Amino acid sequence: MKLYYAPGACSMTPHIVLNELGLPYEAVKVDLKTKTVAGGDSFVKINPKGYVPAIELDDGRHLTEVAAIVLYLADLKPEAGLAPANGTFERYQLVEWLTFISSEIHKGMGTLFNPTVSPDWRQASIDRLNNRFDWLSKQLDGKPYLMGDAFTIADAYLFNILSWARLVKFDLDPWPTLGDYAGRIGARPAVIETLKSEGLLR
Ligand SMILES: N[C@@H](CCC(=O)N[C@@H](CS)C(=O)NCC(=O)O)C(=O)O
Repeated sequence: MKLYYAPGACSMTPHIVLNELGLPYEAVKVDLKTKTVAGGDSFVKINPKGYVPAIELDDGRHLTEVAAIVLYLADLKPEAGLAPANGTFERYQLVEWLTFISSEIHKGMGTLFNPTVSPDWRQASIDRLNNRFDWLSKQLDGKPYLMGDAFTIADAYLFNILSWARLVKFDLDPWPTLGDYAGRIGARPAVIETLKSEGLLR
């Protein structure tokens, strides 16, 4: 399997999940400006949407979108427990988390990287994120992970997006629960391995 990624981008989520699962893969770095992969081939041929992450299966098929990819990966090794079993209520709760992170947190934080957004738009994004983080930090009160005691693919995703806060000068200090949570996930060996392999940690 190949993982198409850009250092520090949301492709870090499947990267963490692959390392958590201990699955064999080849990480292929994408230049998001030129939409090429190492060696100069077009990345748009892999993902016509032009963004990471994407995975390529050994039979040549591709899968894109963070949530779809990490569900697929977790199901390759269900015994690792990174996703509750299909058909259980907990499975839908996991999908609820993935969807919330994708649409409410990921895209909000992503907006703050865009230098062309107007100050009003930026402020509206920050206000919305503040609101979401108020709610989110309450959900994490007294539990180590989003789903309770077990680390899941949703935690890999939320950690990834929270790791952008410093880069976009979004202050997480008002939510110490979120800071503690990010520290807890960041200390996992598979996360450290991922950060190192993306060149984000020595
Ligand atoms: N809906 C997509 C969003 C992916 C996304 O936003 N990727 C960003 C990096 S975090 C990207 O590659 N942006 C480059 C671009 O859109 O040109 C998903 O969930 O995978």
